[in-house]
Amino acid sequence: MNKLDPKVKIDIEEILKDLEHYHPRRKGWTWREKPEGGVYKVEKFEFKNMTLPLKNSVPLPAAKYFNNIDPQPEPVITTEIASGRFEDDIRRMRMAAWHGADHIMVIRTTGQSHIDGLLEGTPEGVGGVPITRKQIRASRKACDLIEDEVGRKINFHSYVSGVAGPEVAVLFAEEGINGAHQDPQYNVLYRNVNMYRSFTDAASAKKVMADAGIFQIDGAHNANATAKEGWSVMPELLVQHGLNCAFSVGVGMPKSQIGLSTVPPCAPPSPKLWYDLPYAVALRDIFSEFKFRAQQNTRYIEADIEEATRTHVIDTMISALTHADIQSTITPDEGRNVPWHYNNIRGIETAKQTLVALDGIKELIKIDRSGPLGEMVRDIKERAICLLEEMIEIGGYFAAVEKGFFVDSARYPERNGDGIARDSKGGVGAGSIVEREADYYAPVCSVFGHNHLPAGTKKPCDLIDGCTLCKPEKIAYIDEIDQTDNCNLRLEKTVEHRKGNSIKPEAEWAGDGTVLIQLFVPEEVEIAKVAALEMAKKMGLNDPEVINAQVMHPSEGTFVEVKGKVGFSIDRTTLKIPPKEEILGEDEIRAGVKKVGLTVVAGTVGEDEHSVGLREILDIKHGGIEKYGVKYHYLGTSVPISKIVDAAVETGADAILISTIISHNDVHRKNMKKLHELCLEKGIRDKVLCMCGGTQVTREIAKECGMDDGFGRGSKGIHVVNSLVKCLKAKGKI
Ligand code: Z98
Repeated sequence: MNKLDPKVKIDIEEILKDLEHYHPRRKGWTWREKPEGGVYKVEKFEFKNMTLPLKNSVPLPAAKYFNNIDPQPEPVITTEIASGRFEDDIRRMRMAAWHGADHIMVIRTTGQSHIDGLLEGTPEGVGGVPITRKQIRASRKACDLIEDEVGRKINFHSYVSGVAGPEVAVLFAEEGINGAHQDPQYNVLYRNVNMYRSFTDAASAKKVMADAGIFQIDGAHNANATAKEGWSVMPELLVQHGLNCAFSVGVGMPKSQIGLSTVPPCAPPSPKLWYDLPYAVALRDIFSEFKFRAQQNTRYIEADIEEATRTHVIDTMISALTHADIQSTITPDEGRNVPWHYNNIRGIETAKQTLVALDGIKELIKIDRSGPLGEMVRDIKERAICLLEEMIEIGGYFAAVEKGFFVDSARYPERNGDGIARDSKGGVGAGSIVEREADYYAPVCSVFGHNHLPAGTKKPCDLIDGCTLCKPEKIAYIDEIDQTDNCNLRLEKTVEHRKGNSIKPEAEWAGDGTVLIQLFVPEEVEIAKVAALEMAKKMGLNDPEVINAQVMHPSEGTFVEVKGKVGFSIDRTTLKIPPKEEILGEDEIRAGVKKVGLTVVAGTVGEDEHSVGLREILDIKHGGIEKYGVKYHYLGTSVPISKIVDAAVETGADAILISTIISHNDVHRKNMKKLHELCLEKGIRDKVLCMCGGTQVTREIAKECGMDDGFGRGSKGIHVVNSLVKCLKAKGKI
């Protein structure tokens, strides 16, 4: 397989074929490309901060009103994917890329940093995915195909952490991973890796990353998510960013390859902007030469998708105001702990929609530093500098960590004494650093530090006829080790859902059968949750679980979301797919209406007092036919058929639209037949179109009764005017 067909599902088995010989076609990070001259012009619009469009994409929902344009904002958009099965993640990556993600990050279900070596094969969920060579290689190969399909490069991202960090970095460099988190402070603070070991490893890992062009994101945001009061640790965050930046530059990483993981520290109901804006501005001031990866603060994400989205929009506005280079997207899955693929897409759409809407915001709105903002920015910077000075005074970074300076939830210089303190002699890998001999040399590329190569050596790996970074064919590729837990076995189980005729709903994995039901239960929350579970069981859901419950009123009721699994699947061959009605373009419809000066008479016929449905079809307000230029004479309700036909004759109408809701004794059929026959009798049937709408009406029934067309439940003005224009075209009148 060397090309994807948008109409065909990606073939995972095909991707896995000949993986042994697959090598990345490029290495390093890619930014989005700006159009020539910087301005992106499309249809009637001019965008200031957009990049080149995609070849294939799914535009925002409202795009249909704008000729389906799909502008792509300047920042790279990230989505985090990890279901524990890379073979399913690949399908999700393709959906994400079509919606505008070009940074696919693997969020891990188990910390890789707890694993002290490299893994092989494709064990499910171990260390999250992908962390093994096979998983990475298959995913990168899929990304290559997907990026050709959408017409934009995709950055594939994972993490370089734990005591196997340097080995992981080499693996990533060999396999063409484009971005990675790497921050020695993360290992020290959150994974209790010995502090000397962590920084020693980081030097090696960063050198490999630098040479392979792997974009680096730091881990400062984790302090924000861990501290009791995330918004209090802002000065410390600046210090953490600074340490990783300085250390990385010292190792030889170019500044353009270094990204800060910035996270707005607050969330509503706090007065968010008063914390998050000064923080973002202070960061931008100090780290002007570095890139920013902005992410929503996962700390505050609850299980409600709307809530997560609202905060995400505000965060993205802050990103736009302070020029984040990468916008991460977040879903309420953080709160629910269920990584569902359609929620990835929703997160991406939130970022895209917000950034497109805010295009050029900095030309319209200026950040005012003259007022309280300037003061707050200065305050954060001063506190950060004082913290650095205190660290130097007490003996440096390692001494500061031993004293618990970091992740203390008080606002520096105050201290709560709840910081994370680590023993410099303890932690994972303590005492494992071996000093290099004076004549140490390593015959491989990308080695940090002294490498005493024999005189005259041009490239270190010339001594061994090439290393794996220069000669990928030297990489020892191991396929599967575990015969009971591997992707081949998993793929066999889901083949009927992926390639056969069995259709099953899914949220995470092919054939998982997972569905989400939403209910309003008119009970207080605790009762509502239990009742909702019982309801789900009665609906036939297996393993129901409440994943969100929101009080609407303490006693009036609760909104509950329950996930569960269905046991059935649907046979595709048994489905009868109705032919899709082709709706003409709005311009074509308007032109047709104008050409004949389309006029209709309309009314609810018989003894029927229903009026709302027909009025909605007619009136401009809700997209009725008036919107397209049609003139109408509305005769009201309980109109005799004879009266409506007379009105059509008098006004010279092109069409008669009747509505008939009441259907006992088949009165709706009788009315339609009567209309047709009376028009025949009066000799106008060939001049006037007759159409009927109503809850029990279908196109087939209407046609049986002599009508030109019929409209049932859910019909809108556009459907009626579309049919009118089509019929007039068929009669040669347009
Ligand atoms: C993010 N959603 O940052 P293990 N190194 C750093 C990290 O921040 C992380 C890891 C490693 C978040 C994801 N970040 C959380 C600097 C994690 C992960 O192996 O899982 O411990 O490493 O985008």
